[in-house]
This record gives sequence, structure tokens and C-alpha cells, in this order.
Amino acid sequence: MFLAGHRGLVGSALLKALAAKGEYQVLTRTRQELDLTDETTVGCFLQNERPDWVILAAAKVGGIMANKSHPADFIATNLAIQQSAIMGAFRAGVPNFAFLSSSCVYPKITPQPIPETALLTGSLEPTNSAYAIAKLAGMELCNALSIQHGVNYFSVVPPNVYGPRDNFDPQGSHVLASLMRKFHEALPDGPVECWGTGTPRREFLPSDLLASGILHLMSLPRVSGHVNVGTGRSITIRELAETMQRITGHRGEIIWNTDFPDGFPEKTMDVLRMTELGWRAEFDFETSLREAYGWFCEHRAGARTS
Ligand code: GFB
Repeated sequence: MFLAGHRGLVGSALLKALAAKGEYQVLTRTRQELDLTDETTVGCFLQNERPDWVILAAAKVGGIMANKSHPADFIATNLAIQQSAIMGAFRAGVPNFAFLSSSCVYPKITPQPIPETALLTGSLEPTNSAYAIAKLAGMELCNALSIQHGVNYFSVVPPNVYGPRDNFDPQGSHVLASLMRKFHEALPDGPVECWGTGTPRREFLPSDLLASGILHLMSLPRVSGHVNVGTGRSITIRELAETMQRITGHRGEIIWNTDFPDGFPEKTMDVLRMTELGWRAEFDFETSLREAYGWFCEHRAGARTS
């Protein structure tokens, strides 16, 4: 199997889970060894290796401000990676493909929790529409190849993921990593600025559980379309900030800067399909967050902080 993006947040968790399972021989390539945006090179690589699976965990990703300020990069890079990997795999006769999408593909305003059937039933959230359109194109391509050619190409839709090897850059990161760093670096009684109103609700999943969910889907004979792999539970950004304060021991003021966008008012996924497929995410959020904070403290010097 070829795991694309093995050094990232999701890919590194997948690499660890695959090694623990021991059922697959896992091929990896660094960005320097294989440019995933180059369709010809990726096509040749897959023709030579002919893996039985490809997992595409490589993507240009980022939090709300990275998406809002660099929409062209998000759509162009992701479309190029997906075209290379998905069509390269198909042309090389790879029978199985797991594509990593994101819960931001769902409409901005839609009943919560969001079932898989909500896809394309409403307008996208403007701050990440470019990224979402790239992900929707990848999902549709996997689905179309499955329908037209009978291959097992499916999409995994995770919520906001966190864990080892996350990006902790305050401008580009997602909220959980950003707040972890901000509260850690603040003076114990000093202020911390958070973005938006604090009222949006988000669903958070640790990367090792996402990897476990993906491996579960891969163990099934076949998966059609896309599957939400999450917890089905969400908290407000304010609750996240207060939990982070407790974990880091911060006692100062939290300032909500409403010059920054809120994005989706709520993004909580319905996980009934995944439950029926035999998997659910069982974990205690605060314990898991403490573990993630432990990783950050230990690896801070080498973590992506800019
Ligand atoms: O995680 P996040 O950047 O992205 O932000 P999304 C979630 C919420 O946290 C927003 C608020 O309401 C932010 O305004 N927030 C508060 C902060 N303080 C901060 C902070 O310091 N940093 C950040 N980043 N946010 C992303 C999409 O949406 O979700 C991606 O842009 C992807 O494309 C990802 O799909 C899963 O959850 O709003």
C-alpha cells in the first residue's frame, strides 16, 4: 500500500496504526522524493509499484485564516494532488483507494448533526469554499470511478483533527493547536486573544482515532461514497478555550477578537453510518487533550510553529 502524506498529522497517525496492525507493507515517499502535484511522476511511481491500496492523507490544509487568505493555493494544490493520486492509482490498476476529505464540504447552514446525505444541499462556508470545492471534486472523482469501473474508491470525512505533528503556527493552524500554543506561551495571568465570538461549535477527533476508523473502513469488503468518521459530539470554541486554560494552568483573561471570522456556526457530524459499519470513537476529550498537550510540550522545539 502507498500512504501519501505519512509525515502529516493524519498520515503519521496512520503510519503508526498500520505498523501496529502489521497487515500491510507500507510504502512512503517524502515531498522531496515524490512531488504529488506532478501527475506524470506520480503516475510512473504508481505504475512501477502497483500497490493494492492508496491512502491519500497528503493535502494542503490549514485553519480558518489560512483558508481565507490563500484560497487559490488551497484549491489549486489540492486539485493537483488529487488528480495525480486518484487518476494515477486508477490507471495503474490500484483496486482500493481511501481519500481524506473534511467536514467543511458540508453546507454552512444545515441541520445538525450533519448526515452524509447533506452533501451539496446548500451553500458552502465562504472562508473555506476553495478548499471544500477541491475536496468535493476528489470525493466525486472517487465515487465516479467506483460507479463506472467498479473499483473500491471511497472518501473519509473527518471533523477537526488534533494530535502529534499538528501545525502550531498561530496564523496557519487550526483552532485547537493554535489555542494550545497561545495558552502555553501566555504569561500565567496575562491575556490571551482568541478569534471570533467563541460561540461556534466544533467536533474534535484525535488523529489516532481517525486512523483507527480509516483502518476499520479498509477492513470492510467494500465502502461506497463517503463516510463521516467523527464523534457526533461538539463543544463551543469558548468551552475549548476554557478547557485549554485548565490544562495549561493559565489564569488570565480571554479576549474575543470579533474582527476575526467565526466560520461555520456549527459543524457536528452524524456518525450513524460509521456506527452501523461497526466502529465508534470512544474517548475522554479532556484526557486526550492532556496527552496532546504533553506531546506539544515535549516536542515544542521541533514542532511546526511557523
Ligand atoms: O479550526 P479553525 O481554524 O477552522 O477555527 P474551522 C475554528 C473556530 O475557532 C473559528 C475560532 O470559529 C475561529 O474563529 N478560533 C478562535 C480560532 N481562536 C482561534 C485561533 O487562535 N486560531 C484559529 N485557527 N481559530 C477549518 C477549515 O474550519 O476546518 C478547514 O478552514 C478544515 O478547511 C478544518 O476543513 C477542519 O473549523 O472553522
